[in-house]
Amino acid sequence: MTHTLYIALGTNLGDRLYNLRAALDAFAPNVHVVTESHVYETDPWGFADQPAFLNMVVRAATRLSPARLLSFLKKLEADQGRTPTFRNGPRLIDLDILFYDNLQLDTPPLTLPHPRLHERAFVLVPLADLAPGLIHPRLGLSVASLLAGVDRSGIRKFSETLKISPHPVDSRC
Ligand code: PH2
Ligand code: MG
Ligand code: MG
Repeated sequence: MTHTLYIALGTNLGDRLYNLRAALDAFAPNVHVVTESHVYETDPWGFADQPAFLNMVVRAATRLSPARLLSFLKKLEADQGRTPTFRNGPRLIDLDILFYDNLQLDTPPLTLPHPRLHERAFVLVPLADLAPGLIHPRLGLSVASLLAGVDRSGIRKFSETLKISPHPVDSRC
């Protein structure tokens, strides 16, 4: 059974474009990227005194369960060199699951959809590139209407695409 996912990527330390590219390249064979948003440079949210982020969102397919997907992404973050900081603090790479099919999940390690996605222009702007009509299963509102409710002034397009190598379809996903 293949599941449809939306994953948000964020980085504000080191070579930020490289960090995005390296994370997506490490997804195979567990997560197959289908479509990528543009890349945005975004003012830091939650804790202001840190470098600007690059953010993007991908639509992807996986056969992993939510719990295994979370462990996989946490391991990728660690393998890429992310070290613990503080809440909303600087990070080399952050990989957050936004949606997993229409699933609503409330477990200590994982809440789905991502519990703060509707407050964050740095997530909603790239998500709206891919899925403006997607309905948030808990809120019953489209991504476009959620985006209309947030301040997007700190979000600037950084590049049209990540220009990474094309993702070959992997039959294991
Ligand atoms: N991530 C955070 C906290 N603040 N701000 C921006 N602009 N982009 C992020 O990805 C981000 C943030 C916690 O994960
Ligand atoms: Mg995050
Ligand atoms: Mg995270």
